[in-house]
Amino acid sequence: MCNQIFAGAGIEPAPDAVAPGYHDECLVIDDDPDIRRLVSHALSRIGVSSVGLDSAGALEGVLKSTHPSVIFLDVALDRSDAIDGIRILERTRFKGAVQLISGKDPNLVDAVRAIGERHGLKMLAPLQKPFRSEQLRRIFEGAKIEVPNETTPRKELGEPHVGASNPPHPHVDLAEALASHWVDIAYQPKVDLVRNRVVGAEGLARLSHPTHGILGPESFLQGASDTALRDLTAFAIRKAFLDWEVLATTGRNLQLAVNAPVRALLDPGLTRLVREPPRCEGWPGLILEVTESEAIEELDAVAEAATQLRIYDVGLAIDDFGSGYSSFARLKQLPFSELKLDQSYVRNCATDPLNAGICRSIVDLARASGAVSVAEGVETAHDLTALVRMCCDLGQGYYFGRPMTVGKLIERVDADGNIAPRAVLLAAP
Ligand code: G
Ligand code: MN
Repeated sequence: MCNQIFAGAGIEPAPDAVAPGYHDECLVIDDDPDIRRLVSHALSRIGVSSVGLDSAGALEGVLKSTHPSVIFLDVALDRSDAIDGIRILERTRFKGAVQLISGKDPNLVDAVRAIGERHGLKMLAPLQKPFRSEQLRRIFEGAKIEVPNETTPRKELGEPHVGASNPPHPHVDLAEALASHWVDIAYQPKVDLVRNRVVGAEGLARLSHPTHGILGPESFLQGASDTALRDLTAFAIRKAFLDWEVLATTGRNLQLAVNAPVRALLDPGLTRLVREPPRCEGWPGLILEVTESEAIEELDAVAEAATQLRIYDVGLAIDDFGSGYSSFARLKQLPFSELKLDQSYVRNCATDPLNAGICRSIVDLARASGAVSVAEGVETAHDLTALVRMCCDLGQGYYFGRPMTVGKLIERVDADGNIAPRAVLLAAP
């Protein structure tokens, strides 16, 4: 099948085509045959088959008969470019992921990625040439795309399932999900960047759907009723209380955080709920995370609720900070205890001067407000080093660990807060 489809000019089968049944897994579009061969070969070593194309022009025809889950797309092609490719992918309603590969200026590549996102495509973090084959495996892991010929499909709680045959975010009714007990909470470690220790974890709602697999909040928050959102928040808080006790009895006293939509935060039932925290000794209190953009909409009410919650050792974190473009003069009214740097600024803060400047300002702002700064979406050692240099307090992201079950958290974090298997190695500031 592979050879039939790709017998046309400019199209070639990958070397070492693998495992029958997975021929449509990836496309590699690069005008440099060596790069095509390198990528295809590296993919075949992790069990993913691929085919190469030398220009974006051939894409439209190829997509009629094949449905790749990932397209590796060079930014500058000989007779075409990635923007041509992006337009074709939008036209053909491509549902997989696009991995830009380029040796060009990273700012330009980021701009191309942003264009892809504007065209509704799932754009992965660009890969700079030259790259190592190990990075390719991480792309599959990082993009939460299943490597197709693994014998047992991985269905871990923290990993929303996005595959070629699945729409990216199927919509599920939250009330139904709660009633059917499909909702669970996965925890992502938060690491003290000075002490190199896991000190907390953010609870993230995940839904195990019988047909769609593991889904993230994109699939169930939008359109959810106020009641369902309140029920979800209450569920997450109750679960955090129980899970904290489990963690504490194994010697891991982590401060847990729960996301709260403002509508749930303002519900009097929530205050009643947090008046009943675990009674065990050492309870560090809970963090409720509210996004900046929601908090700014109802500033007075949120400030009042946050003050009341403080009485019960519940602190407020302003989530995705920097993405709401609010004036800090207004946010100042909020009694927050954490500022969480939006992932879009943390990503590439080691190399992008604008991102670095924004991160630095937020870290300073947190310090001046007596709050803890938390960088979200830390994915690389480079960005981590930059954040340490800025004196950011805590970090969270795939570099340290993905959202995981409480059992996995206990497995991966020891009683001293060391995280395995990856040692948290920081370059000296
Ligand atoms: O906005 P909030 O902090 O609630 O959402 C965090 C989301 O970001 C979660 O869905 C989580 O899975 C995701 N996430 C966590 N760490 C990383 C990371 O390092 N990179 C990316 N791209 N996403 C992350
Ligand atoms: Mn959050």
